[in-house]
Amino acid sequence: MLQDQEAHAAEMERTFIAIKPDGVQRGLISEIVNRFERKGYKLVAIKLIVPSKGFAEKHYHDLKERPFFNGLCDFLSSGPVLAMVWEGEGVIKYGRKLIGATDPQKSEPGTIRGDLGVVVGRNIIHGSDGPETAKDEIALWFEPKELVSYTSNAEKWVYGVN
Ligand code: IDP
Ligand code: MG
Repeated sequence: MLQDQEAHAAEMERTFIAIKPDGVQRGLISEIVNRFERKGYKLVAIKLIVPSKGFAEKHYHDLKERPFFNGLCDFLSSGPVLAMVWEGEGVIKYGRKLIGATDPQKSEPGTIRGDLGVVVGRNIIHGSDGPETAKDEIALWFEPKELVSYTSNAEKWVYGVN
């Protein structure tokens, strides 16, 4: 049993997920949070903030050479963003699956962008694309004390560990 618990703990990951201003304005917060929650992932941080343009530029620094960079940063800083950290086994990769392809016209039905978005410039949601990015993005958006460590009652049922 102890071994199971240790193996489970070792597999735990955290990812940064943000509902962009279009998702917030369209009233999609509960719909999106629901998809992560019912999957079995655990919410460990959440806040509604309007990022500055400079902050948006930091968040998207990898894309600064792209032609849409300026418009993207204007958009991200144009209104409230719901910033979250979700925890679970494989949540970084599977979170991206729940989100769907970058362009909603190429996202599968059943994914967040596939079901709820139409164009790439308004694709509703952001999710970290790998373990390093997740670490950096969580550190950019949250203070360590804002991350809440707790045992969820559902965990033993989601993972089958005691
Ligand atoms: P991702 O959000 O699926 O990880 P990235 O390639 O990292 O996709 O791009 C970040 C964000 O930049 C996208 O979510 C989207 O909002 C925006 N974006 C990406 N490609 C384009 C484009 O061709 N035109 C306009 N916006 C784009
Ligand atoms: Mg990306």
